[in-house]
Amino acid sequence: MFEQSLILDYLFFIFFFCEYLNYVLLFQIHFEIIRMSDTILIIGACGQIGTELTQKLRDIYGSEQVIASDIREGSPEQMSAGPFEILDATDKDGILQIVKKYNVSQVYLMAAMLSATAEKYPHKAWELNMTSLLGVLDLAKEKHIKQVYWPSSIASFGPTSPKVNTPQQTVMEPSTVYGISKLAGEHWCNYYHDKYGVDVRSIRYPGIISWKTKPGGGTTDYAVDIYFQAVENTSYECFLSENTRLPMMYMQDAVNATIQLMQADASTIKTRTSYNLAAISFTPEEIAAEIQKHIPEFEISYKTDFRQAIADSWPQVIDDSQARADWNWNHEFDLSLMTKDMLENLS
Ligand code: AKB
Repeated sequence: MFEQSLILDYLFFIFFFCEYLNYVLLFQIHFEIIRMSDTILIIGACGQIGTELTQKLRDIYGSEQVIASDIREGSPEQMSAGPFEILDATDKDGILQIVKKYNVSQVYLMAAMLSATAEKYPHKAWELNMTSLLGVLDLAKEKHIKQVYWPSSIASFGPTSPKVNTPQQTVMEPSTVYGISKLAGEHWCNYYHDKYGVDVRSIRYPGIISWKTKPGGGTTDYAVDIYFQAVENTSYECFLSENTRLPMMYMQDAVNATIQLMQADASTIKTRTSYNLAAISFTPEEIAAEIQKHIPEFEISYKTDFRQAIADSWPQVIDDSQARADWNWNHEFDLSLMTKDMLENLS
């Protein structure tokens, strides 16, 4: 009798446990279906980050669900890998037409003029960086789209910000046109979230290093060029001084962080200006030494230009503990792993 009741208890336990597992599974499937039914528009899809972000999003959501767009045509591979549209990021009506055509629910606005070029064309930089953002934020406010991603940068800090372990919230007085546009943009994002409930998310990118597409017009570009030159010429003339330390990150980490932030539950996003994000910080001398471990004959020389002043105004090491706490951000690549991967892919 006692044994029989034990067996019955056991069977009940198994039954309820299976029911519980079923619910968990159904909930997860339901959540995945909602997430995967998103259609995504990437504006600036042919740029350094846009190119790899588009590829990764297509792997996750399917090629037809991810619309690539840029002001110019991309490479033949980019153009044929899924839907592609020519689009000016500052043309709000043009964006709306594409949003309606494909029933877009999320926009990643990656088009921007970077720090070095922006110093040469201040008004054009402001026009591109601000008009494009306000247009997309308005489309979200008008309920044409549900979610927006917009990149900020370490450039939103300035010479008066703490240089080491720069906190999420601190003095921010950028001294570059690009930095001014990024700081203003961050506050527009926060304003549209607070005032109109727009679900806009943002990261302050450090310098991003990649081998598929080169960056253009940035101050951290040296950390990409150095690898290309090391493989092609075994020498590199650096436009920053040997001990200029800047925050950097490998592309794979940057793309993963971006998608992770966009997929995070809205209740976990506590910062609606922009999240500090960090991985590695190094100087030209340190990256050169790492390259020399693979290419011993590699030589670096230094001839600084106007970009030195920009780099000197930026943080050296960023504190990103808030991103790590809020949405579990974690980087994978350090300087040695990144150097190995860069050189393998470029050789
Ligand atoms: C630049 O150098 O301008 C960019 C950045 C740090 O935002 N890579």
